[in-house]
Amino acid sequence: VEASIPEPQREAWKKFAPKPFQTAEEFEREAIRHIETTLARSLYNCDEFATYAGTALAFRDRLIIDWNTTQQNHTFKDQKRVYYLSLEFLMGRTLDNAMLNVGLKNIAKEGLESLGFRMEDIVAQEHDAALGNGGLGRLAACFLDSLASLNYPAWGYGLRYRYGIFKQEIVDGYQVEVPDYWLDFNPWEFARHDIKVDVQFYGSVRKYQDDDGKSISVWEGGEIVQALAFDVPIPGYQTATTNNLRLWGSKAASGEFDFQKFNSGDYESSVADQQRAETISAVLYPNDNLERGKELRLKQQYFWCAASLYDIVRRFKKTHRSWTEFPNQVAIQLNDTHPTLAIPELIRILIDLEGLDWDQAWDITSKTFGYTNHTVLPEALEKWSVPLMQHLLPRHLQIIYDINLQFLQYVERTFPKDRDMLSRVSVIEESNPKMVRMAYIAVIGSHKVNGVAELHSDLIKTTIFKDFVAIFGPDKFTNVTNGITPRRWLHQANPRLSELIASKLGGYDFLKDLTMLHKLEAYVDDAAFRKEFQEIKYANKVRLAKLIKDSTGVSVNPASLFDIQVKRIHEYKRQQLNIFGCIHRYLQIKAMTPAARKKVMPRVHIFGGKAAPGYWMAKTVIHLINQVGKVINSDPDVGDLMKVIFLEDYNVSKAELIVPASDISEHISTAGTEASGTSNMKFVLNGGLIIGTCDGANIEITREIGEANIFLFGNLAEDVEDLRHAHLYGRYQLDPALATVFDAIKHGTFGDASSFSALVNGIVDHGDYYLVSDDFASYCKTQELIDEGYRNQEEWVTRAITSVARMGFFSSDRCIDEYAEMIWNVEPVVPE
Ligand code: GPU
Repeated sequence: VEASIPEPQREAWKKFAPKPFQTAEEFEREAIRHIETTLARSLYNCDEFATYAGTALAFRDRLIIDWNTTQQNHTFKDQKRVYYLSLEFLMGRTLDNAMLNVGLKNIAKEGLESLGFRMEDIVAQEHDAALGNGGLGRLAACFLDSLASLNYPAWGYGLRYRYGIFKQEIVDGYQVEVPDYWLDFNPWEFARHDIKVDVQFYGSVRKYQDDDGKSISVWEGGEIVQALAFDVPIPGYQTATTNNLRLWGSKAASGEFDFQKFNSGDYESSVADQQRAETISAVLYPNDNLERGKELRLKQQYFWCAASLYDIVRRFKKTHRSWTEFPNQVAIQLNDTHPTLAIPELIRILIDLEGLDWDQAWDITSKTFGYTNHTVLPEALEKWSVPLMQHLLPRHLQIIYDINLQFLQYVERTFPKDRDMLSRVSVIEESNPKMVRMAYIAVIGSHKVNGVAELHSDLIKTTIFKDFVAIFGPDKFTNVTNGITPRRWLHQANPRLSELIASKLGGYDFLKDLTMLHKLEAYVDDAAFRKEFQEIKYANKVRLAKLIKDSTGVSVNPASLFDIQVKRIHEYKRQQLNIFGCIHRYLQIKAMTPAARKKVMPRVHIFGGKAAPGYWMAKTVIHLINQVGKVINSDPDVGDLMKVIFLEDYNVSKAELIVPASDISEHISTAGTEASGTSNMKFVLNGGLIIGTCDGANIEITREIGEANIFLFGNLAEDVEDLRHAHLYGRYQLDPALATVFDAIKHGTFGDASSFSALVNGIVDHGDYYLVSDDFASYCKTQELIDEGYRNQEEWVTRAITSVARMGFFSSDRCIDEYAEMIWNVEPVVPE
């Protein structure tokens, strides 16, 4: 490795190399220096925000020192690296996590106190980095934490959206979207003004033969947009390894600013070019599990893939290896199909720019990529129209046709008798217009394809990728069950529980090896431990009750059973089942005598989650929840027996408050629709039980913690198809209790009935695609079992503690080790 500073001049470097702070006093000095000089504030106008900013900058300096060392070390060791390509990284807040990971939170707390501030208030100043929609984006963030914590040489690549996921406000019971301008002050990124990549769009392809008769393709014309790198340091837990998340921002290429126009007085249109280029990275598409074929989205995808691959290839070329070594040095993981264009892009680089032939390029490419599928929902499977691709990426479309040709020829040779097979597996759907099936390119161009929970990985093999299993053999397909980082989702979100566990396990090693939790089972009958465990849960409920009071004005009693469903609003996730269940319970309470009411187990039903702005049915569900809450929360017959709360703007930092406060959380998707779910894992790890369907990771959670410790209900995935048929052919009866719920809605009990007619009719008249009616009775019955179960607090606590003790499998560390071994073939690098 060549250093840019020659040996004689390195003395100064050695002498003046910045030293990370170690003590509270040194931390204070750094924070004050930043407040005074970086932020130009003084002790006369230093509020909580300025103190947050000073603290963050002091920690950023620390992270950067470790980041520099790590990157040098990784370059020097020159091992295979992994690149995680994801359009979403739902990071949440950074400061608290950074302090915990570098092990200096207590020092900072002490320092802040001596400056006159409380840690909680300072941490709460930070804006969430919300560059994601839901589970897929949060999984990427957990993976970055595990990759660094396990010392893997890994980079994340994503887009630096100017606007992350919108802020949700509830106005008169309706969702209103407000832009999330999160970059006002973001101390965690470094603009790399020296790292720029020109990305081409549109234009045309010219083909010619070179002197040896070899056919050459040149992509010319069109427009250039520049990608600028912004680097975010990712510290591992208790290790010096600090990896890099590189986010690309778009701007007009330097030549694009039209000085002709500018000089001739047409300033506005010259600036318009600039703005048009910046539009590419302006906004995160707010759809979860849904694809909508917008040109700008395809531009985002290519912009990000092209910049990332240029960067990866440039780094590889610095090592002067032969191209055949590329897959030994580089593993690229595709987080869903969003980065699939990276496959034809790598082929284009290898053939058009580096002069390799097709077979070499294909061999290298398919050994480099792995593809993770996150859904079987048909509306989420990406397809792009051929005319759009022809227009925007003419060379890539040719390469995609070439991939398809080679692939179909192989299929034809292998299955000569199966003519239908060819049209079924073709990358091009013969519709009008023709469509490019991105998931098929991802499968064909990768060496491994994985699902995210066992059931899901089985389902992709028998449904969407069935033919590909026949073509490539079953070994290409595998499972890596999702996980969560215990650092953020236990230690940071629930410090008291983490401390209690540490007191029994002899320290915090379980945060690096979560399977150590099993030792907690020895304390399940320990009276003092049980009491402390219960007190922590209660304190977390008090903390959530305060959030509820502050944000909705409703007082809830922390002694009630807290029942929580927080996740994106989607028909398949069935928040409608939950709210219909609430109405059912309400009607029952209303019909009771005062004596009977005394026996009701008081519950707080808490909902949270965003609906995609264009997803009308999801917005209707939010409206219904709010209307039901309005009626129930002010009904004197009900009082504290029941409250229905919709918490607005559910995000990562709110999840950190909400998750530790549940008694029961709901994971009630129609069987076979939720690929995995990850909040189910977070809730159980924090001592809450779950009500759930036999879907996604619920099944594996059950296997780990035991059937006695989970409330499962509902039809199984294998029965879904038949049930749907029964609806369509009228061979079914609406559940009678659900019919009563619908009557109440139709009578206007919760406001204008017509607002909810589509929701009701979808079930009554239009096939009940998500089988709400089929699962309603078993759902309500199971809720009764939960009431009974909760009454017996002793047994409940036993179940909760036992479950926590058995959650070791669901660490994202286990998950990353599985990817590293089965898919990436990468090894950790010992930090310097
Ligand atoms: N997921 Br596809 C998303 O959050 N967004 C998406 O667009 C797609 C999938 C989720 C799955 O719904 C969830 O079940 C899974 O746990 C998560 O990805 C991570 O794999």
